[in-house]
Amino acid sequence: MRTNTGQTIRLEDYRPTDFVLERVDLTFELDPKETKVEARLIFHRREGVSPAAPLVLDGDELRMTSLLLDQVDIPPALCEATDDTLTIRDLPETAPFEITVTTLLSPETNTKLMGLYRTNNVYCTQCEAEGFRRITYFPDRPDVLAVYTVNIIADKTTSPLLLSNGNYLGGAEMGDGRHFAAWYDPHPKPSYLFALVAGDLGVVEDTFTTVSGRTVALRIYVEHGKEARASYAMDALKRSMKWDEEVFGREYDLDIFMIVAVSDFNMGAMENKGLNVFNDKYVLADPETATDADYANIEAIIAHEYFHNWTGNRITCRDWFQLCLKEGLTVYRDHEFSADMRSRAVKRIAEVRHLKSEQFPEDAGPLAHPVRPTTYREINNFYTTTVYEKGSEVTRMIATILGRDLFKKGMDLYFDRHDGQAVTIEDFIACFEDASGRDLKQFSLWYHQAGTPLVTASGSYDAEKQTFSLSLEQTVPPTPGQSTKEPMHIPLRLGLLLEDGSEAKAAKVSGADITDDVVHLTERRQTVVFSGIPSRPVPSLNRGFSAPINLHMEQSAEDRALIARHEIDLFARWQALNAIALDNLVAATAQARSGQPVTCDGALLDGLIAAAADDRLEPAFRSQALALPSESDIAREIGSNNDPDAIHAGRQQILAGVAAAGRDTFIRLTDEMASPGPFSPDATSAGRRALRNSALTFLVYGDRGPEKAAEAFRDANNMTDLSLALTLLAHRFPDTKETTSALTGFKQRFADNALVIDKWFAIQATIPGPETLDRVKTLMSDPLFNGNNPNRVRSLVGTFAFSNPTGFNRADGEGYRFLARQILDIDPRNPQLAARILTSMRSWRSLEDVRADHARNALNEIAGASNLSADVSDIVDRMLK
Ligand code: 0A1
Ligand code: ZN
Repeated sequence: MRTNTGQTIRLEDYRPTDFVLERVDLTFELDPKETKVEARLIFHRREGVSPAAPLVLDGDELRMTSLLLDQVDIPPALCEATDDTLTIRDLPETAPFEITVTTLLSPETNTKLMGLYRTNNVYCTQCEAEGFRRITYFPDRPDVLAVYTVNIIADKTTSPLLLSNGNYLGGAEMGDGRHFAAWYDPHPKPSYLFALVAGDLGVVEDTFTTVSGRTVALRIYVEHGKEARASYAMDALKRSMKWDEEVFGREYDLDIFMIVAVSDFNMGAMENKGLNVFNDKYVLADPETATDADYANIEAIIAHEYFHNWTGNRITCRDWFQLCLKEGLTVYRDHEFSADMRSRAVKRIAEVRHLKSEQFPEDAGPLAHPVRPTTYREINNFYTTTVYEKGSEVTRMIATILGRDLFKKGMDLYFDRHDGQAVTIEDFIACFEDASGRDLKQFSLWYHQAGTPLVTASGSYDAEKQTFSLSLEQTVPPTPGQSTKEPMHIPLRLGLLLEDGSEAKAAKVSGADITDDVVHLTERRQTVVFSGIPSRPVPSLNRGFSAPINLHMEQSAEDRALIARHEIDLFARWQALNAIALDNLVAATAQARSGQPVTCDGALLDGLIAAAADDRLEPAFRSQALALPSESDIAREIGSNNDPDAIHAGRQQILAGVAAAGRDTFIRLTDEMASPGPFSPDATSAGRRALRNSALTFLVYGDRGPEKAAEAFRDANNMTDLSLALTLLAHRFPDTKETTSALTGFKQRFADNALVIDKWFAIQATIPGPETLDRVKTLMSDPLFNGNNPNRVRSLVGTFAFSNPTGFNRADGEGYRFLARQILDIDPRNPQLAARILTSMRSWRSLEDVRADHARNALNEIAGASNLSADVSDIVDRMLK
């Protein structure tokens, strides 16, 4: 195994390769234990490169059986293989030459799920970021673009299906029980986009006619018998293809587009050219087994991978430091797609909830890094919410600053100028500067400075002059390796609401630039003065979450309630309600911690119940309004010296308060929102289910016994309702016979559906309280637990560590010790999975001292272990720094 190399890669060291790769011909003879790969690589020396320069190729855990130059053995004196490189000397000065490398792989024992591996008898590859070097020696970096031909030979019975990127050239029988297929991808691509799949799978087929009238064959491959569960994914794919043509002007460029769903996969999905490989969790859905959240995720991830065809594949990254070039932009595109398919405001609320609960803690802790980092030790650890979600927010801010038309002009220029290239963030920004004539130098700091900016705002009204001054101050907190920061360009959407809820038609007198409703904060401190304001206005700042910042503004609950009732921007209404709730929950935590009674703010109760009851608002929004900030949201708001038990206790009391005050409304909503007809996954129906389940949750939290939750469990006729009812039973009444019987019944009913059994594990892993650790340990010996399947490990161990604040952060530190042992157990099999789960401890320094000490000890135990992977060692070292 490639153990902790400790080597730091730096952006400043980037230089192009000495040799240009022209063509790649690969032949795979597939076998579970011994697959033979012959790679024929045509290179020429780049102009100006010294004739003495050797060719250095990357490799990882390879067994090489032959190495030829123009079909002749290369003598040992002219080549040298180390653990991770192959160096070849004395190569032709100018003429192109062919290197032929033969390697032997064992897909069956490849538990890291990088390179070529086998999952449920299907051969499959994962090459991003550096998996191709586990297949053959290769210049495995994203700026090496080549045209690939791929020949696949395999046993015909076990692998009737042989797939790779591009277009199918043809195939034939081999006469020995094997057959072969050849594929050709005309689009030059980097090795991380290579894919091969072989096995026996079922298929769902369709076609899409592109805007220019070409017919594209669409195929989704799943395990036999699961075809019906791929129809929603197919529908999402066709809608994505159409949307990309209409909104971004991007047409698909091959004759065929394929998706393969596999059950062992480290991430969500992978955008290999023309042959996406998906974690089957993001393909398979039917009402009986998938929740509304699953349907929404499938739609978003199908779109995300498809959109990569232009943002990632046609235009790719020069080096891995530029990862956000494809990921941030593609997340922005999939967010916009989902917003167009569903409710824009509700989608935005969900995005911001996710950003705040995942990215903000990352940016505030030891793993903080810029959207465009400048160093890394293990690139796998940079597939982060900062690169993805903050990267998307940065793209969104460009659109906000430039406005729709200039943003589109910049995107069009980017596609025109850089098609077929491997480029940088600077190239991307230059397109918007050139298209708009604007200078985005200061704005670019968003890519380079880590940490969530804090904007402090205060307003003062002068009744005599009828002016309102808004003073803004920004600070960007220090982060690892960046102690001081420059002021950023922060675009803040603003509305000034008058007493009656209408919006003031104000004119700016002085201060920061304003375009439409956007205030451009560009200095450390700026004051904007507005005139023509007839009465004291209530500022609604950062509408639509126009900038990914923390905002501190002293505002009374009454002022916030005014925003929550009247803002035209629905997101801002939710934001105001959420701020009222968060203030109340922070106070409740302090009360619970000091043994005082917890008090519920009247403005919170009124605001929540009024939003829930307001029939003019869409149900999905009302459900979001009812969802109190989570325990980790509260911990983040408190910031330091956190006691997860006090947070939980305070929040439970507030929940009970809302449940009691809103009981009549919640009873009414559970009736009104019941859907009589057959299940439909559309956003409106999902919104009704969400509101009904929010109301039900409060009713159950107001109940003394499990009867209502048990009844909901019995009556449920879809997975959204069923899993919510099971969660309510397990979390609110864990040790009752109703819960035990529901858990047993659920397990029996869905025992042969891995994705549903993942939910069964996750629901139990999140039961609050210290006893859950023992439950998790017991579940690990359940016959359905499988430590080799990433989804299963994430559903039990990952969910416990990430999403059970009271269970994981037990005061005696046992949760951390358990995790340390799990990490050390998983790491040798699957370092990527281990490293990712370990990031659940990223906020350990914000815990109170006793827990923080336990956490540090557990991290030290990991750090002190021998043979740690580069992945885990990188995370643990940064976490302890
Ligand atoms: N590019 C993919 C994410 C991805 C990254 C690394 C992987 O290796 C295991 C797999 C997938 C995306 O953004 O969807
Ligand atoms: Zn992506």
